Amino acid sequence: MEKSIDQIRDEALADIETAPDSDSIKALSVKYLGRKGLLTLFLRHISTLPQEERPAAGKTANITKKQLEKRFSEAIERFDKINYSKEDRIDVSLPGRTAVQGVLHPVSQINLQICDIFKRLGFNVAEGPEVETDYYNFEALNFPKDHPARDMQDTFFVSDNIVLRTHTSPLQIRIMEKQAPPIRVIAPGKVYRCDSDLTHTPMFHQVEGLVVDKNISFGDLKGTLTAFVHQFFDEDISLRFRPSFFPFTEPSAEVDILCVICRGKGCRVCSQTGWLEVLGSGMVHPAVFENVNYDTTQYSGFAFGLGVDRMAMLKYGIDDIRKFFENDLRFLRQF
Ligand code: 2NM
Repeated sequence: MEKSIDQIRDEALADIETAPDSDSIKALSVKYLGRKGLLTLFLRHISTLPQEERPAAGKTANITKKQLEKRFSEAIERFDKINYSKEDRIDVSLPGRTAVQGVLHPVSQINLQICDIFKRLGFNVAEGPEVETDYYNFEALNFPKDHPARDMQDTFFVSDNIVLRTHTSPLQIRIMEKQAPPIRVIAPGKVYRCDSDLTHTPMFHQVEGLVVDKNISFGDLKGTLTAFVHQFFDEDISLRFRPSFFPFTEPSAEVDILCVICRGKGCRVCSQTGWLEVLGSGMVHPAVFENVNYDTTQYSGFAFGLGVDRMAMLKYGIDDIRKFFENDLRFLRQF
């Protein structure tokens, strides 16, 4: 036996220090403590020593064996811990995962734009119930009992007396019942009509406005709506006020803008007329004021209504309103 027990031990300890991983520690453990390991061979070699040297040599060898066994298992444990935390460790050099950020639905974006413009013009914003009584949806708004808008085909009836609101004007009535003039308010929200094609969905969005004060004239209506349209389309686009009819306004006017697609030449979008209808409006009918006990000799007012979804279609050049409600992300992500 050419090596002493001390030499074997020192070499083993040095090997453990420089081992790069737990597999090489395990290999070293075989090299020293395995069946043909250096220390094992040394232990066997003790029986060949002279009788008087055997006890001391045996004792030293056993102590060394225990010491090395302890060092090996400690070293393996240390590497296992490192390997474990390596799996948990974050590789900061990897490219990051992009956080998917949602955006508001295009109709919501347009709704906010419309409300913002009217807020800057001095309007308050009010919201109210989508399920209404016949009184607030029709009666108080001067709809005669036989008006076609009351027919089943236009209105979703919940019961004889309860409907899904067909416009947001019932809220204007509720506001006038509670509040004396002056009033400047808009009512955005969902409305429901039994209708479905390229330009109509059974649910759509409206913004209706109401102004009541002393000396409110048709000139105020024209000025307010012109300011709104110019701000919304971001240019001084041509407008026209065309006589129309609503039960709750007299006189009534439809507001058209020069077609944003063909600039008046006539195209598919404007049905060859060169104009696009964007708003309904009028001076509030005295019968409506009487229903909310406003003094018609002192006060006058104007009101208007517009379809938010339709405004979104015009602004973005979309020809099928149903695209807004199909929840196809390839469509919605464009806005
Ligand atoms: C429109 C067109 C014209 C309207 C009328 C009222 C109320 F409550 F004052 F009578 N609110 N909104 C109105 C007037 C709505 O939508 C096309």
